[in-house]
Amino acid sequence: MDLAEIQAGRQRLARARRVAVLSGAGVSAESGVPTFRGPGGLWENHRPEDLATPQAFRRDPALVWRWYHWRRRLISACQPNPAHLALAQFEARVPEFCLVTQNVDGLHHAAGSRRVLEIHGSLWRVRCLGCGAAGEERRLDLPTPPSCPECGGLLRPDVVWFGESLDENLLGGAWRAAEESQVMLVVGTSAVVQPAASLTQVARRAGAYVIEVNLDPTPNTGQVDLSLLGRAGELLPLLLQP
Ligand code: BV8
Ligand code: ZN
Repeated sequence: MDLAEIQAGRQRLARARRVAVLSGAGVSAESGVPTFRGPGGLWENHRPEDLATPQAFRRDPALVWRWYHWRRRLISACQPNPAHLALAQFEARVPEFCLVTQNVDGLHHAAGSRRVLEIHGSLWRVRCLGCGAAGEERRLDLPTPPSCPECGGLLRPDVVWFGESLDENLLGGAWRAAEESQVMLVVGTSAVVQPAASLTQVARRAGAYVIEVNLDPTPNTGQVDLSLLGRAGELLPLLLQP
């Protein structure tokens, strides 16, 4: 770990009035939430297109829901880790701050983050295929897809699947945050899923200083100003300390 590099990153972040953060599954890894790609990842035994698409849910709602039911129960026992907590404490010190997360686990909110855009939705929310009603659903004893209390329709996880468009307001907010940021911190993402992965280029093109914190190099690593390879739970508290 290069302390001079961490110090450089820390100074940039401490001086910035406008900061955007993009987080991925790597931020929750140390809380015990499996990532998607990589050893032990969620996709290790499944193909994304078999579980995280509207077609998969239409074909076999019970299978797809079972996967979310398993994830909901697993995540309900997970706590925010020092990476989540460092981001929540840092947010309070920055005049213009936006945390764009690809994560659907809700751990940033649990850590106290408030200015969060959950651009891929949340597995703690469900949405009705029939009437579109959406709301929070935290019950952990739902092994089969629940039915809508309004119309009896099938409820699905309120997340963004492959081939589904992201919420325009959320994506617009994330785009603006990246464009307006002086510093962008990209942490714990393999930078393969679009359009989220493009936010790094958006910030860079707009002149932001981009810092990447990740366990492994990513397709973005060559384009960022500072790449710190390591665990988010160890590096973020150092980078974001006052
Ligand atoms: C869209 C569901 C417009 C929620 C997810 C063909 C047809 C249709 C679309 C496409 C297509 N080809 C390409 C696309 C676009 C597609 C896409 O990007 N595909 C990729 C895979 C090629 N995108 C979409 O479909 C998006 N919608 O484009 O709409 C459209 C509409 C119609 C037709 C065309 C286009 C929707 C994207 C959202 C998909 N939903 N999940 C859920 O159940 O979770 S994606 C899934 O990947 C999660 O949401 C996750 O957040 C996201 C990104 O993964 P990461 O967070 O980066 O996690 P990953 O495991 O990959 O990496 C973890 C990293 O952490 C690693 O690098 C590791 O080194 C690091 N790490 C690990 N431990 C630590 C650590 N770092 C630090 N510390 C540690 N301790
Ligand atoms: Zn309904």
